[in-house]
Amino acid sequence: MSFRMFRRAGLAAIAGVTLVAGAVSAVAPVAAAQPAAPAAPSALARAADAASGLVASRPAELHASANDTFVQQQAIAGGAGLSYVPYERTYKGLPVVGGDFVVVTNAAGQVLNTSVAQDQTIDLAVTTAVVRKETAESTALRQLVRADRVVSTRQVVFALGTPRLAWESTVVGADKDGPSRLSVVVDALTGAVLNTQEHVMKGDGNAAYNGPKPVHLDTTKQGNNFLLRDPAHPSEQCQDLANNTTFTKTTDTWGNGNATSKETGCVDAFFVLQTENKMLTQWLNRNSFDGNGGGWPVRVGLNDLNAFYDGSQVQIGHNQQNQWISSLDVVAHEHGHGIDDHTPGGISGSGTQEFVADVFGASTEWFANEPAPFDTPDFLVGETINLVGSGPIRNMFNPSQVNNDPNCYSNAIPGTEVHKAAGPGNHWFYLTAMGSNPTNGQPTSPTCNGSRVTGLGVQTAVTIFYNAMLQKTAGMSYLRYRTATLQAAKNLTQGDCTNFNTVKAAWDAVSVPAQPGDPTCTPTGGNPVVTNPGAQSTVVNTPVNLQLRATGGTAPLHWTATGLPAGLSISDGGLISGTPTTAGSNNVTATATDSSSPARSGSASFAWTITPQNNDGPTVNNPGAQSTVVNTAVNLQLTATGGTAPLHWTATGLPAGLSISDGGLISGTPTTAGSNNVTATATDSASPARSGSASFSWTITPQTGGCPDPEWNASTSYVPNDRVSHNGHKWLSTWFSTGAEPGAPQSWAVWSDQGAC
Ligand SMILES: [Ca+2]
Ligand SMILES: [Ca+2]
Ligand SMILES: [Zn+2]
Repeated sequence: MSFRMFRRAGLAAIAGVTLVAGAVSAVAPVAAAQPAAPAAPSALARAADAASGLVASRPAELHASANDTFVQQQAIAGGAGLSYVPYERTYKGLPVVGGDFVVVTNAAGQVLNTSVAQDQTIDLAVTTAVVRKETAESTALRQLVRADRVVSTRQVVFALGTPRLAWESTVVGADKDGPSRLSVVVDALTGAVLNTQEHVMKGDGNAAYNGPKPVHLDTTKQGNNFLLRDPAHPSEQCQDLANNTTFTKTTDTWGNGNATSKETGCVDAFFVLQTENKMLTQWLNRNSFDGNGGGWPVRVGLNDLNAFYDGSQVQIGHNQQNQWISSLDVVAHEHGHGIDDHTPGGISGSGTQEFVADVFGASTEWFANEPAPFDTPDFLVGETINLVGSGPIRNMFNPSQVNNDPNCYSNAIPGTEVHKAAGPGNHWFYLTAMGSNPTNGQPTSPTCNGSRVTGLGVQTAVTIFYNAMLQKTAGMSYLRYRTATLQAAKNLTQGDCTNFNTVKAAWDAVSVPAQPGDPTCTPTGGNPVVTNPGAQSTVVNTPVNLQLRATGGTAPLHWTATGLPAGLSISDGGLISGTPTTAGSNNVTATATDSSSPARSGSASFAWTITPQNNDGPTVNNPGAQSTVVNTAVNLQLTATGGTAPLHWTATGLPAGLSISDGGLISGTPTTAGSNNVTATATDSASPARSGSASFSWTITPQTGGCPDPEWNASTSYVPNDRVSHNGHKWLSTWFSTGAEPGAPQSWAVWSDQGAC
C-alpha cells in the first residue's frame, strides 16, 4: 500500500482497531540454528561448467551478436538439486540492460533450460550518444517530485524491446509517495525516457503482535549486554531509527507490551525477520535474505504512516495511533522486496513487485503458523489490526474485496498502481497454494474462467515461485512469470506434471494468457525423455558444443550416442563436442540412461549434416615456390580445404623424376636442373565433382659441393673447353656438341670425364 493510499485510508474511523498484547520475554540467548547446508560447491561448479559450455556454443535463444560478451555470475542453489547460473551481457563493451539471462541445470549438472528476456539481436549503427550525459541526468532528475542528486550515470544498451543506445542514471530524492531511489533509462539518440525502476519499495501500514508468548528471539551477547542482533546473520538486527543504534539491554528480556514502544516494535520485527529466515532455509534452501547469509537492519521509528525497503535497510513507521507497524505480513513483505532485489534480474517490473513481496508475506505467516488469538495464517495482508474499520489492505483469494482491486489480468495491469496490480498475482498464488475450493477451512476463490483449481499447499507453491524468481531477468512481468513458474514446476518434479498443470490452471484462472515461451510437460512414467535437438548442420573444421537435454528418469543420467560425425564425441553428461573432420550425412541416435535399478533409458534420433567449408569446392593450399637439388629425394604433401572428401590429386609441369599420388603426395628424385611451373589440382567427390588448383614454381638446382659447374643441358650448344656437371662427374667439352649426353656411348668424342664430384 502506498503512502498516498494509506493516508487516505487513515481518514476513516479507527474505532475498530484491536491490539493483541505484544510483551515478549526471552530466555538466555540460544545458539542460532545452523542454516541448512547449501548445495555442495561441486554441484554449483558443475552447473557453472555446464552453463559455460552452453553459452560458448552461443545458442540462438541468446540472440548473441558478434559484439556480445557474456559474464557469468555466481551460481545459486535452488530446490530439488537445481542450480541457477546468471549471466550479464555487454555489447561492444557497454552493459546491456535486459541482456541478462539465467541457465538452469539439474543435480547432474545438465542444462534444463535458459531464461532470456532479450528477444532481438543487438545491431547498433552507432554507439556514440547524441544526447549529452548532463541532459540525460536532467531528464532523470525531472522524474522525481523532489530531486536531490544524481548518484551515477552510465552509458548502456537498453535491450528490452528494440535495442537502443541509452544513458542509465540513478537519482535520489522523493516522489509523491515518499523517498525515492530511481533508475532512469534515457534514449541517447532521442532523449526519450525508455524505462524507470524504483528501488525504494514503499510499505504497507500495519501493526502486528506475535505469539504464543513469549516468542523466542536469537539475540547476541556482547560483554554484559544483549543485542537484538541475529548471531548467525549479524547484518540482521533491529535498531532505533533515531540514532541507527541496535537495541541493547543488560537482560535478554525485551518489550513492554506497548505497541507505541520502539523496543516492542523491534521485538515483533526481529521475530518476523528470524521466522522468515527459517522459512528461507527450511523451505527454499536459501542462505538468508541476500542469498549470501546476510540481510539488512530493520529500523523502527520512521515518522511516517509507512514502511519501506530501499536496498540497504527496512524502515518501519507507525499507524494513526502511533503504534509501530511490524506485523508478520508487513515485515516479511518488505524483506520479500529485498529477496526480489537480490535474485537474478533485480526488482520485478510491470506491476509484479508487490505481488512478489506479498507471496513472502503470506508464506512467512503460514510458516509461522501461529495459533489463535495470535497472527493465524491467512491470505489477507495487514489483517492483524483492523486499521480503518474496513478490514485488511489486500485480499489474495478475492482481491476485489478490498478497494475493488483486480482479480484478473488484463493489458491494463502493467500500468496500474503497483499495490493494486498485485491482485492477479496474489490471486494466482492463492489458487496455486489453496485452490479455488479448499477443504481446509480457507475461503473459496472465484476464478476468472469459471474453472476449478486444486491447490498444492503453501510450501510447494512458494517453492515453485522462488525457483521461478531464480530465473528472473530484467523486464519481468506477469507474462514472463507465467513462463518462469511453469518452467520451475516442470524442473522441480521432472516427469511428473501434477504441479505444472496446477500452476498452468491457476494462471489460466486469473487470465494471464499462454506465452510462446511456455514449456510443455509430458508425464514420462519414469523413463527419461530425450529432447530432440532437431536436424543439425555443421561446416567441416568448425568446433561443436551441443548440450543434449532430457526430462524424467532418475538423476544422474548417462549419455551415449551412435552415428556421430567423425571428430565428434559425447560426454557422460550429454555434451557433444569436437571438430567434425569429414563432410557427409550422419544419422545420430542419442540415448540417456538413468540411475534407477533396473536402469531406464530414452533416445532421440536426428540427422547431422557436415558440409564442406567452401561450397565452391576444394581450395588448394599453395605450398609456395619450391627449390630442390638434383638427385635429392622429394616428399611434399599437398593439402586443401573444403570440397567433399575424398579428394583426388593431379599435377602438371612437375620436374622430371617427380610424380603426384592420388592423395596429393609429390615424391621421387629430380633428375634435371632447371625451372618448372607446377599446377596441382584437387578434385572432390561431390557430384558433379568440383576442383581447385594452385600453381607454383619448382627450381631444380645443380648439385653443389664437388660439382661446381652447371648441369649439362641437352639443348645447350657446347664448344671446346666448356665445363659441365652430370651424373656426379665433371666433364670438359673437347668439341662442338648439342644433345650429346656426357658419359653416353660415343660421347667420349666430345666430352672428357674429369672425375667424380
Ligand atoms: Ca494472519
Ligand atoms: Ca496476513
Ligand atoms: Zn511493498
